[in-house]
Amino acid sequence: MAAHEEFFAGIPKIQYVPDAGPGDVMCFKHYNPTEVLMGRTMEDWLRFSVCYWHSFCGTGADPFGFPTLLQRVWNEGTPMEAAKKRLRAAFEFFTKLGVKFYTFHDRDMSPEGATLEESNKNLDEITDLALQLQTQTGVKVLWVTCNLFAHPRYMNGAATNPDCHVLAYAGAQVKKGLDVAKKLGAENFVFWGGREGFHSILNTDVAAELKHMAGFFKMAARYKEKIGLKCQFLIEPKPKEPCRHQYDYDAMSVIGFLKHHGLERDFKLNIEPNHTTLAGHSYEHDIVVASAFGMLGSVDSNTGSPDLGWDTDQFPMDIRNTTLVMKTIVEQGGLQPGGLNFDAKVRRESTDLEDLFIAHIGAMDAFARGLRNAVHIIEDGLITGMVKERYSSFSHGLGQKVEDGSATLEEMEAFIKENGEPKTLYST
Ligand code: XLS
Ligand code: NI
Ligand code: NI
Repeated sequence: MAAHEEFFAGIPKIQYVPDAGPGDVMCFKHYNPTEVLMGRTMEDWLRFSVCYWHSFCGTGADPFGFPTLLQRVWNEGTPMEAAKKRLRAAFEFFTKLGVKFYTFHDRDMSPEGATLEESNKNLDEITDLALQLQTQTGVKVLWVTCNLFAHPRYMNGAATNPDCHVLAYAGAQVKKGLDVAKKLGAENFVFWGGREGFHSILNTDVAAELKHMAGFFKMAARYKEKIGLKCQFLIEPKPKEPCRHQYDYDAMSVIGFLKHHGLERDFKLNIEPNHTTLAGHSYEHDIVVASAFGMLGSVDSNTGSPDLGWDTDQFPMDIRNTTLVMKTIVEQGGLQPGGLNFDAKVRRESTDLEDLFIAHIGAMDAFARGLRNAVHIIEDGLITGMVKERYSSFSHGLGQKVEDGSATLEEMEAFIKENGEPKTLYST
């Protein structure tokens, strides 16, 4: 990239400096990519990814205030010129930060045109450059997604829109998105049902909408098969915002939906903890639930402020949270082909370019600490041993029959007549 303008001038490649002082924020104090833990490097366990929309397209606007971040140097020129500058800036950032993956929506990487053909042409031109930059740097696409929620045509939903014409537009957009995923070698493809939900049950046919959504996913799975696209499909649950009720409420409702429609082999879940907490669960809840069903595919590693109650997409810095997330990830053998994607944005007050680095570094260090803690917990075996002991009654006799599904209610009755009350109630 030497021939091109430098966007983050004066910022060198971020290094691991474990003994750096507390005021030194432009280095990793915990994330040591090549360090091996439980047979795998930190880099491989964590598979960090930078998201394009917040970090390079975010304006700082909120429902109460105008943009604060428009001064970014890559926002200059026509929309297509800016798109190219932004992409070069992004790859400089990924490389200096030392992150091997990125994620993007079709419409944040390249501008929407007046027609589908024009939008596709823009996307072709910009993804040609993306491919070139990927080859130069070795940075890869963790996942692509289609923005099926921002354009006014999607105000009543995309796959669940009451008008099939809108559903068709979404389908055409996803077809192109899958072609782009193939072109760029994306490892996953995400569906976040931004406006798939409802505000009032009085004008909504829930059964029809859910059926249309399942049909839409089946079309996508068939097209993926047809073009020989190898990536993993992921659905990202979210309980509310923007719709009052979103269909993909949380991990368990999405798993139920997928199983009901026979889609569970085609999809896994992309869990975003800020969505999990909006659903009223604890931070790690949906990561644990998805993993328990073998459905945890990737993580949008961010956090919210539970007292605020919005999807504020903050960078995750809480070591308790990262420890519990990493414990689940290590126990399931890793996240690959998924990763930890920072679907997170700097605050609108954080207008310095440097803040983009500081935010990512802080979150990467928080996950590195979480990984070390998780490995410690797993290796010393104390908690695993306690849990095993807690369920030990299922390892023999009647418990074993319950476990393998061969027990009957008659056997339960005979067992109680012989053994009386469970001992735990009375033992001291
Ligand atoms: C919004 C979602 C979105 C998805 C991708 O709340 O988190 O950013 O990750 O469309
Ligand atoms: Ni997300
Ligand atoms: Ni979100």
